Amino acid sequence: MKDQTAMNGAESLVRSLSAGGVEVCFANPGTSEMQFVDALDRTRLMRCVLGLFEGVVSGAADGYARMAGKPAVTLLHLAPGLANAGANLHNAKKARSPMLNIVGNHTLRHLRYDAPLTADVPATASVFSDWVRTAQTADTIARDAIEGLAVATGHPGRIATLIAPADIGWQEGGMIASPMQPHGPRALDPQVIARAVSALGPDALILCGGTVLEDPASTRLLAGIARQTGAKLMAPGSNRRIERGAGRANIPRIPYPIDMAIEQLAPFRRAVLIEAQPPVAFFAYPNRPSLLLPEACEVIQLAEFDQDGRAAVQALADSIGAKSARLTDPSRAEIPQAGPLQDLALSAAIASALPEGAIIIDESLTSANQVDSMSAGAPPHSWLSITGGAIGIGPPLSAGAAVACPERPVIALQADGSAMYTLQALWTQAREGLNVTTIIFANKSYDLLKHELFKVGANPGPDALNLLDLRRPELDFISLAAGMGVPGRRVDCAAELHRTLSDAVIEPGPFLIEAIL
Ligand SMILES: Cc1ncc(C[n+]2csc(CCOP(=O)(O)OP(=O)(O)O)c2C)c(N)n1
Ligand SMILES: [Mg+2]
Repeated sequence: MKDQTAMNGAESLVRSLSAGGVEVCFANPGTSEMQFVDALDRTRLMRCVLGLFEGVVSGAADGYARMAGKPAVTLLHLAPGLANAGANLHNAKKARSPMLNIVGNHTLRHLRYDAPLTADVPATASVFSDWVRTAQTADTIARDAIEGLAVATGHPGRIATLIAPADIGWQEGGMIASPMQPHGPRALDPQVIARAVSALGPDALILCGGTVLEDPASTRLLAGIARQTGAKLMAPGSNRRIERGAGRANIPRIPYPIDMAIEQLAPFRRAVLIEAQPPVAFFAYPNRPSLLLPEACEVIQLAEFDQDGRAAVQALADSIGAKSARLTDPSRAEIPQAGPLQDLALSAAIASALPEGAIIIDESLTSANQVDSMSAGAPPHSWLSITGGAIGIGPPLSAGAAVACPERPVIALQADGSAMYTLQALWTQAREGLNVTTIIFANKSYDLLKHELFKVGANPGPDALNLLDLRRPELDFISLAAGMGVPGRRVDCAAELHRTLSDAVIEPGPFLIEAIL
């Protein structure tokens, strides 16, 4: 096409990614990305969402990918911007969320002079990416981006990072690149299927994760397999997304506390893993194993992460003639009476207010831990966890999920300390008019770490406890939210929390509830 010669590299990239199905760009750009900002503006092909810190950008892109089932593109500024995005890129990588990062860099001729923002961008990218490439010319940058997109959208999803030297963005000669087939999934092995089939029985665990948990038909079929064989179903502790609630199989998750996890897994002699790895403790502790299944347990990896877990479930069902289970839903949580926000009442207030189609963002850590069990019979909803243990994902993950699903209410179960890492995502929620209700669990401490401190046998003095305390000065989340355009309300009563949450989810736009614990 003749007019392609008039296109610069940046525009060819934006046009090609748009043709490849990318609709949203989460961005915090700088000078080296101005060509891309200009191309996004000129083409108007993508919704551009500004995050006021790169950890917001990467967390939002993760939330978007988990709910849209396809990647957003992020726009990040050189090594420092990319490094700021790091913790939530890490969470996204563990979630196997598809994502394509475009990271600007200096032009080659500028790099040798060690300008202030010069640093090793490829090295920074390599830590949190599955695929890294540096664009070389204006006429190949779009093809590079499309290759990155194919890597990102494969099975499983991956983090692809394309480094774009500024001059390649501005040079003419950009060429449109056509979409490419994504990679995977790798075929299942019939021999492993046969082994898995013969392993099923009352002392067997089926541990399923990944795409299986996102597909109610697969989890219902798994429930049928479990019922027919006596095997037990479980899911990993943290997952990209679980589709759950009424009419869906209720699959318990491996608990976080190591002793509880070991105890629950102790009965199993065989474990069939479907898009899941052998369960591992968050941390090593003295006199505790790293791996949580009993040592003598035979592990059969039916589907690795790069294989299709849903097809594996179907293959198991076909082999034994299992049908989808008829399910009886657990009863719904009762609306709590007026009273303080102790864990049971707090959990009930939330679980009883969940509307159909809610997207739960779970960064609750030590609070409201019974929402999970109390909401198994709630109207169908999605549940998104923090997958890589790097706290500070809740506010941006919520924003991204709401961008992907504007018609669904997002409810963030948000620990206070974790909220403070990326609280500025509230501003993005306000600016984009996103229907996110954030419930801050204001226990005014790093409570989880207090438990950990006692677990390692420490006898903490004031300096140690001071490092885990958020009271001096007290955080005022209502004022913090108001300063970013998000209205809010402080509550200390369970019945009032239920009412406030029920109202907030039907109101458009963001809202913050500070629950005083
Ligand atoms: C990026 C990152 N930094 C630090 C930690 C260590 N860490 C784990 S829990 C925690 C405090 C959590 O406090 P809060 O969010 O208030 O939850 P609570 O324990 O009070 O329920 C910290 C700092 C982490 N997991 N990730
Ligand atoms: Mg806390």
